[in-house]
Order: sequence, then C-alpha cells, then structure tokens
Amino acid sequence: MFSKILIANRGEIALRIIRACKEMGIRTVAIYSQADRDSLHVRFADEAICIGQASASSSYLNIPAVISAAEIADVEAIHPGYGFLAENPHFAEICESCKITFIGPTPENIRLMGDKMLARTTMHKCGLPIIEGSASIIKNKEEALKIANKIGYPVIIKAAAGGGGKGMRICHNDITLASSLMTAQAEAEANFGNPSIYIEKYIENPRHIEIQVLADKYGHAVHLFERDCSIQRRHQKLVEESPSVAVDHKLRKRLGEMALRAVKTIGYVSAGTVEFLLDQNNNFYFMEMNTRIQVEHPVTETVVGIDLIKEQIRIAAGEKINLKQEEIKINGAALECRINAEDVENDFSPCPGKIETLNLPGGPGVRVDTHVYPGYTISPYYDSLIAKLITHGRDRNEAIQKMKRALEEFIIEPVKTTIPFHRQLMNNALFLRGEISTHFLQDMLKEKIEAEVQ
Ligand code: MV4
Repeated sequence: MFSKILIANRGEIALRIIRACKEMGIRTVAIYSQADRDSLHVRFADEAICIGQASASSSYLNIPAVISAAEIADVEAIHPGYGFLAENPHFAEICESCKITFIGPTPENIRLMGDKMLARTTMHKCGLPIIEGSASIIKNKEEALKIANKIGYPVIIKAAAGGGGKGMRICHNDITLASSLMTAQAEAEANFGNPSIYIEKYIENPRHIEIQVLADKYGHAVHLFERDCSIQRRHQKLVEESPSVAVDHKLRKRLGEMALRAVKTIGYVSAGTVEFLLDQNNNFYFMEMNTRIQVEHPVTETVVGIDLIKEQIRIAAGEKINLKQEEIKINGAALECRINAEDVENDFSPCPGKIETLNLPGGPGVRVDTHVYPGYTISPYYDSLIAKLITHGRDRNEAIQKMKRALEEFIIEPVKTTIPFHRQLMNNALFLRGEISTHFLQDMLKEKIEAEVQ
C-alpha cells in the first residue's frame, strides 16, 4: 500500500479523497491555487503546496506544476478526482514515466474511451447493443445523407472527441442535416481539436442509466448496479438515484453483464462507469464509458456499502478486489441532490460570493459531501458545485422524504443555490412517480415559465 498520495484536485472531491486516505493510514499532499488558500482540502491534508494562480489552466490543469509538486513531496501516487486531469491520457502517461502511480485506469483505457466512435465500434464488436448509425467517421455530406435516410430521421450528430453532450446536434430532415454537418464539424474542431463526427438515430425521451464498475489488475471485475441520472439540465446532472425505478431485476442483470463485458474486452482497470441510454420500450444502448470516479459515486456507495475511493486506491496499489459479485446487494434506495451556487431564476447562472450563514442537515440517512463552511468565499474560477446532499432510505419514498426534510434544514445565505429548485422537485408529481427522462427538467422548467405568464 502507498504511504503518501497527492490529490490533484480541489473542492469536495479533494476532501473526500483525503478522508479515504486518512482512514487507510495514507499521508496526503494537497495542491492548491492562490484562490484556494483558505480551502479545507489545504487544511486537512498533511502537506499542501501552492501550484499557481487562480485559473485552472495555471494550477489544477498545469501538468508540469502538478508533477513538480508530486516530485517535491515525494509521493508514490496521484489521485486525480474528477474533471481537470482525470481523463487526460497524456497526464496518466507522464505519471507512469515519472514512476508515480496514477490512481485510475491505464492511458490506453482512457484514450480508447475518449474516442467516442472507437468506443462505439469496440463495444459493438464485443456484443453490446449500440444505437443504429454510422460505422465510421462521416467523410462527406453525401455519406451523411445516405446514412440518415437509411436509419430515418430524427438523427443526432456527435463529435468523436466529444462526450457528455458537448457538440451534439439533432436533425429532422435532409436540409437541417446538410447545414448542421458543417457547423458541427467546425464546433468539434474548435472545442476538441478534432473535426471528426458521426451520426446516430436520435432516441427521444431516453433515460440515462449508468453502471458502476470496479476492475483490478488481475482481470477480476464486479459491477455495483445502476444509477439513474436522467434529471439533467444542459448535460449537467442535478439529481441521481439508485436503484432506477425503470430497471427491474432482469434488466439489471443484463446491464451488469454488459458493463462487465465492456470492462473485460478492453482490459479496464480501476473504478469506471458504463453509460447506457434506455429508450421508452426499455431497450438499452451503450453510450460511452467514463474512465474516472464520478461526482455521483456516493449514491452507489450508499446502497451497496462499498467505499469506492478506497477500492480505487487499493486497485492502484496492486491489490486484488476482495468482492464477490453475488455478495454485492442493493440495500434500500439513495438519492443525491447537487447543490450548486447558481441562480435558478436566472437560467442557473453561477453565483459566486461569501457564505455568511451555513447550516448543514444531518440525522439518520443523511450524508453531505462539501468543502464549504461559514465565511467561505465561493470562487468564480471553478465549477459551481458546493455540496452534494445524499439520503438513504429503505425505499425510494423514504429517501425522498429524508431529502425533503434535509433540504428544509439546509441553509446557505446569502449565496443563491439550487436548494429551492430541489425542494420544488421533491414535490413534483412526475418525479415522485419516477416518471423521468432526460427531457423531464426542460419540461418542468418550461411549465414553470408558462405558469408565471398566465
Ligand atoms: C443521445 C440521445 C439521443 N439519441 N444519443 C447526451 C450526453 C451523451 N452521453 C449522450 N447524450 C445523448 N445522446 C442518441 N442517439 C440523447 C442524449 C441526451 C442525453 C443523454 C443522457 C442524459 C441527458 C441527455 C440530455 C439530452 C440528450
């Protein structure tokens, strides 16, 4: 096992990783930007090194600065958290060449899954269902029109180097397809440095179901069931839950088997997530694989009782996974609400500023992962996520009741947050019935606007 780890991240996830390390007897090194001097990850780590100015590009994304800190502190491993350098194959390679263990998958795993078209064909070859669409990158307009007419409209254009919803375009006919093609390519080139695009049949009102996996260096892998992440706004998840009301025992088994097949096919190592779209007829399709620990990992930790960060660290240290698939069980239901410093009334625009009053909820079945405290100033430089509120009940209804109660106790002033939105959501009839899809939020917010107009 490692004796010292550097955490190449900030905010709640840096704290989360420090907590796991402390419980494992591993010393921790925090890195921080000048904007984060007063952060709790700096305070709770055994050592802390300032690596640059506030902007992410000069600090948390600055590979030479991160590696220098790791060399100076003489750590054996780096945990990248999520975001920043977590899915940068180049960074994982540099760690390797410096004899520092990257706590995550191999650079090859990251690179393969980072290419969405390659991921799609690789998964198709090993028998995972994929959405009907192009077999390779689109070469020209004629080819695009031919494929679209073969599969039928609506279709969706995706960037091969994209993912997470960035650079997607929905087209309903030949005319919009022809014009969207050029702009999608230009956008992909500008955003990802790669103009490659491909086409899929567009699935309307799908659910976003993802399977958590763990795989060790010896080819042993387990899945930890699903999370339903359908409640999103502009590809930002706001609520996640496990289990999904749309997944029955049989479907759960199939999804788990498919996720493990994906993992075994590519020789995946570490914690990861295989994303699927579930259509209205309960057909599922492979979407992409996230080669990192995810924001919503506590939902799974809560229902299965497994510490995913500790597992990641053990796997990276070369330990075998000490879990048997048949012994992993879903206990009750868990729900996570993302508390962002955003103004819901103003198109969810970020609202940085100083927290004067803070009351965190507590009591049975309530977990809060946060780095904020009274007097903390939320920086405009980073993500607006300031807390994750997770509740655990015997069933979905109890988890919702606990969430309602915890949201009432949660006070953050004067900063605007998504708390009022979540309070409203917990009373939404469709949400309460579990009738959610990736369009749910758009519809709910639209209804609200229409209600105001009347
Ligand atoms: C789709 C789709 C419909 N049909 N692909 C968005 C994120 C990326 N992982 C894939 N995404 C989608 N791909 C086809 N062929 C709809 C979405 C999508 C979506 C997916 C999951 C969660 C929220 C979403 C919101 C809008 C669109």
